[in-house]
Amino acid sequence: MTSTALKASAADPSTLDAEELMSRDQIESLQLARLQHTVSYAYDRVQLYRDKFDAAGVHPTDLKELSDLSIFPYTTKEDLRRTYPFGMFAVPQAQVARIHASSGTTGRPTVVGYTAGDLDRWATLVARSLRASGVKKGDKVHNAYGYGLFTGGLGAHFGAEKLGCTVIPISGGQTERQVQLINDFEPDAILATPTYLLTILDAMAVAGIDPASTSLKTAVLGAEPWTEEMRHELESRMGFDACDIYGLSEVMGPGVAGECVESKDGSHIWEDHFRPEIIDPFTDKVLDDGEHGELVFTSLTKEALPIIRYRTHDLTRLLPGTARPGMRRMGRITGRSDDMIILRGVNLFPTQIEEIALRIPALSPHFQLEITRPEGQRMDAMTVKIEPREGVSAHDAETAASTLSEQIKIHIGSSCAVTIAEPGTLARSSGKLRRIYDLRPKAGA
Ligand code: DLL
Repeated sequence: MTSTALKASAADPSTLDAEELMSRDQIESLQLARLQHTVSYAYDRVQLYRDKFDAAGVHPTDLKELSDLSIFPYTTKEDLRRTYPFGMFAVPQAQVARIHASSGTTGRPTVVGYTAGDLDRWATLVARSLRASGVKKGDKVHNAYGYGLFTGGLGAHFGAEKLGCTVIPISGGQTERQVQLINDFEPDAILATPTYLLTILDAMAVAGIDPASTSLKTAVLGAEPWTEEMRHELESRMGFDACDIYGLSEVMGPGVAGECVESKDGSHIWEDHFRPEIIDPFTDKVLDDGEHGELVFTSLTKEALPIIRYRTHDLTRLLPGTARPGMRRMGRITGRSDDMIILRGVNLFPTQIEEIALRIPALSPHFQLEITRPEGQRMDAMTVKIEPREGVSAHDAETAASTLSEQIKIHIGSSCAVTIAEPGTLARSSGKLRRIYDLRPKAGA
C-alpha cells in the first residue's frame, strides 16, 4: 500500500482483508491471472460459452492482457433464460450448495447457483462491505432484506455472521413488528432497501419513536437505485450513517461493491473478485473510466456460475479508488436502461425525480410515476403523483407541485403533470419499490 493510500484510508489496516490493501498494480495482476483462469474454465465447462466464443472466433488463449477482455462476447439475462434452469452451471449439481433466483415477473426467472467455496467468498465480500460501511464484529444486525430465493436476505445474513455479528433475520414486511424488535433487541445496524427503511421510519413516527433515539448507528442500503438526496433525507431523520451496498444475483448477490463510511463517495467494487467495464449500451463499445454507460461484470473467482462480461443494464461510471485505492468505485446508479422513460424524446429516470423532489421542502419522498398515452396522441405523457410532508397545507402542497413541475422542465427538459396525493395513499415499499406505473394500452389489447 502506498503512503497516499494509507492517508486516504481511515480504516485500521489490521482489520482489512489483504486484498483491500493492494495497490492498483497488484490488483490488476491478480485480475489478469484470475481472468485467464475464468475464461478457460468457462469455455471448458459451459457449452453456451464455448459456442459463443467459437462463434466470435475467440479463444481463452487470446486473453494476454486485461484489455483483451473486450474481444470476448457479452453475456445477457437472455442467455440465462435460454439455458433455464441450470444450463450455465459449470459444476455437477451435487457440487451446487445453494440456488437463488430472480422473481421472474417478466418471463422465466434467472437461476443462479453457488458451490460451498462460492458461498464462503460471497460471505467474505458481504462481511467486507458491511465492515467498510461501519458495521463491527459483535454488533447486532437487524436484517430486513427479504429471505428466500432473493439474494438479499441470505446474502446479507451470512456476510454479517462471517463478520462476527449477531444477526436478527427479520426479512421484509410486518413493519410494526420490525419497529417493536428494533426497540426491544437494540440492534446496532439495519440492512434494508432505502425505500423500505423509509417505511420503517414512517412506522416509527406513528409509534412515537424518534429513530435518532434508538440503538441504531448504521444503515447499509441497496438493491435499488437511491440518490444523495435520499441519503440526506434518511440520515437527517435517523441521525446516523447510511451507506450503499451494491450487487446483483447473476454476478453474486449483495456485496459486489460496498461503500466506505469514512468517505461516503460511492461503492468500491471488490476488484479482486470482479472485473468491471463500462460500455456504451447502444454501440457496445468499451468506454474510459469516468464516462457514463452500462456496467458490465466478469467474475474472477466463481465456480458454479462463472459469468463473462455480464450486461447489468445498470447505468453509472467508474471512478478511481479513494478509501481503498487499489479498487475503483462506481458512481451512483442513475437507473437501469430498461427502466428508462422516454418522454417526447427526452430520457428520464425515477432517480432524477427523487433528486429534484427532495430539494423541495414541502414534498415527501413518496412518489410514483404514471406513464399514459392520451387519446388520439402519438406521444406519451407522464404524471408525477407525490405526497406532501406531514402538516403541509393544501395551498403550499399545490405551490410545491408547480415548483416540481417547473424544476423537472428546467433540469430534465420535459414537461409533465404533477399531482398531489393524500398523505399515506401511495404504495409503500417492503423491499424494492416500484416507482413506474405504465398505464399505456398494451399492444394488441
Ligand atoms: O438486489 C442484490 C442486493 C441485495 C444488492 C441487497 C444490495 C442489497 P437482484 O435482485 O438481482 O440483486 O437485483 C440487482 O438491483 O442490477 C441494480 O439494478 C439494483 N441494485 C442493487 N443494488 C443497488 C444499489 C440484488 N446499491 C439489481 N444501487 C441491480 C442501485 C442497485 N441499484
